Amino acid sequence: MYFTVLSKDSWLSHDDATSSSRNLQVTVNSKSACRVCRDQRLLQAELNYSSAQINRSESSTRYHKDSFWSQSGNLSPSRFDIDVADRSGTEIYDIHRKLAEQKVTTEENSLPSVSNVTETEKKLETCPDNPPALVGPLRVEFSDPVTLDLVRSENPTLQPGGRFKPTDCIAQQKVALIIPFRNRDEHLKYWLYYLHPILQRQQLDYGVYIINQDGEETFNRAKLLNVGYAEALKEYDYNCFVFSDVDLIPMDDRNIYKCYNQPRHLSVSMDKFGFRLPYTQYFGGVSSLSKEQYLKINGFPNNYWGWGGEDDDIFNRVSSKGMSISRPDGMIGRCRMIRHERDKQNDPNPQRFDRIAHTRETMASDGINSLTYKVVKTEKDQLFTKITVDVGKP
Ligand SMILES: [Mn+2]
Repeated sequence: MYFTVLSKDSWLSHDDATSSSRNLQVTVNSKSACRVCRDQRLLQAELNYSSAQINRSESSTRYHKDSFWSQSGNLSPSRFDIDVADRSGTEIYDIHRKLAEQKVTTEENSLPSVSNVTETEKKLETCPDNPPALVGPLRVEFSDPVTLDLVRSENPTLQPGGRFKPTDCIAQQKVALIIPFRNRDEHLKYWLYYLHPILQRQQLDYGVYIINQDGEETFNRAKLLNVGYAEALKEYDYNCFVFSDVDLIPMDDRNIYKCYNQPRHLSVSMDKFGFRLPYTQYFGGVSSLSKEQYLKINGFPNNYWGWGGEDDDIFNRVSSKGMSISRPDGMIGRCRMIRHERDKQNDPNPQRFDRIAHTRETMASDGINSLTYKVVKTEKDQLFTKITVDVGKP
């Protein structure tokens, strides 16, 4: 049994905070080793509450299956041991109920008990579908001062190039995160700050690839994504590719950055669009495709110069190959975009409507099979692999 609950402060920082959170009291007693999520600083704590308070919070439908609130009806008023994850500015509390003390019947989403996770001698098994360290909703702010050194110090287990794999289980997927980039160091800092801890809690075997367009020519997002796919595969046997804009941060770590049976749209509920899809076919922002799905659509178009259209072209490719778009629900799929001005050399592409209208005819000859580029420079940081690339011009 596993519960997630936010501290009073972080809960209330959400715009749709519920009053029930005010009844939750969490007191931190003493430090102890992390029992479940080893890479985080954890504190032993106690949670006290009354049954009346729990009944009240039960009426909240804000969270779905893994949440404290939706399962709280099962709780009896007593005291539990909980783990408190004190994560850099994001106060989020993982509550692990002691199974021995409780007689609660768990439903389909039961997770490994604490004792299983701490048995280090055990032979490594595949990581579970529901990673035990996930905390649910996250506080995401862009006002905190963040430096790359801070992010490096908070992610000590990363391997050079922004690589990570779980040590206590075998990751289900090998995920390359591809970020098209130019002159957005300020955004990248926040992306790394928020995403690295999330991706580790999601138990992914992952690497972060910043694909930096060299020069001052018009930006070409989709071509940079193709380059990321090709370059990542030269390094490791990735079977899943997550393509993310540098300025988008998920607000819930249950939005797992991996691949699914169908191509996945991950940024389904952006603050920029009032936390909803701007239109049904929207596939921009953050998406994931398995290697197989990516090859089925011949990758992405290489000839969308400037802003817009390339994501719709990708959507057309996916649907013309008989695939559909998979999405998380609108609550788990919430994300924040860092506000910014339009970049130079990334004006709306006037050709985009014409091009989108002809995806079906052009996709066989324009894609990963026609990709040409020149790597200018490769840098390995603890937090990322940055590949500066000449993708040509329109
Ligand atoms: Mn943006």
